Amino acid sequence: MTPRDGRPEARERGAILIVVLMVLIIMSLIVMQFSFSMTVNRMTAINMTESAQLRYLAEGGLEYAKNVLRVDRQRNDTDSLHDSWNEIRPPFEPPFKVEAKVYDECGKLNVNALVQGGNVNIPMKNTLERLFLDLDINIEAVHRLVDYMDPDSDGEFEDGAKNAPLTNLTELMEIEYITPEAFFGRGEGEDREPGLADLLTVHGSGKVNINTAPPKVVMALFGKNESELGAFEDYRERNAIKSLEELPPLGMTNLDEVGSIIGFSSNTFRVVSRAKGDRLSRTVEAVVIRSPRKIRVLERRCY
Ligand SMILES: [Ca+2]
Ligand SMILES: [Ca+2]
Repeated sequence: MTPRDGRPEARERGAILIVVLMVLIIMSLIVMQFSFSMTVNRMTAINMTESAQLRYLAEGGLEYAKNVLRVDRQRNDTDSLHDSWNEIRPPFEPPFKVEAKVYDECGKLNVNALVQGGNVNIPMKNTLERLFLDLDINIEAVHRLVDYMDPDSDGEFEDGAKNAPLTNLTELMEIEYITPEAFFGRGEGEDREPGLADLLTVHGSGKVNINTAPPKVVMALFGKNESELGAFEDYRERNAIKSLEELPPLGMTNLDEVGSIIGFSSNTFRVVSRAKGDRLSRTVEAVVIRSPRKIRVLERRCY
């Protein structure tokens, strides 16, 4: 190392250059990190604002559906897919997009009606047995269900029994033979086979609204197969059924057995209201009970 060849200065300059470069790199990284976290914060704020907006829009769709149901109750005493509640369009102008759909819970079989006043409701028991047979569920599950719900502890299947009505339909999966597949249905798309979640409910009066009952429920009530529903489905497509007398000419004859659990109007509905934004969507789903004077929200969830 001699001062003549200038190497020490060169080395010093080199070292300084490296230090400067490192400082620059560190500063760039800090700036990038800061800019990234600012972007994330901004996007989070935008998402939160949009999410809150969409939530309120979805709530608006629910309120609109409740009002349609209220007006329908004043217009007629029956409920069918011909009613105004079956096809609703919440009046939100673009860019807001809200879709709402009303489903009749009373078209399903109310599983809680299986035990009434501590006694087995025979028409409901027979109907459930036919339904379980159709869905390939061991019909012993119906007997297990009776013991699970009836208030006494005297039955054959009382182990772990609730001895009270079901509050949530998913409790059915506590019963032996009711598998997740039997509960949620099999397959997807057009080939999907409905499960108990589509056909049973824990809500409603205990009477099945024959106007809105899914085909599998109609088949179970009357002991028919799918090919025997033609005349009934044709009639139901054109008319709201208002009395039991209309059923025998359509081939639905065992009214002595199940007439007591058949109805023509509904008091419990499920409303699904969905608001869509550019990137997000929010859905409000509610079960509402309609009485002559008011509509009460029984349960509600938002997702
Ligand atoms: Ca109606
Ligand atoms: Ca019991």
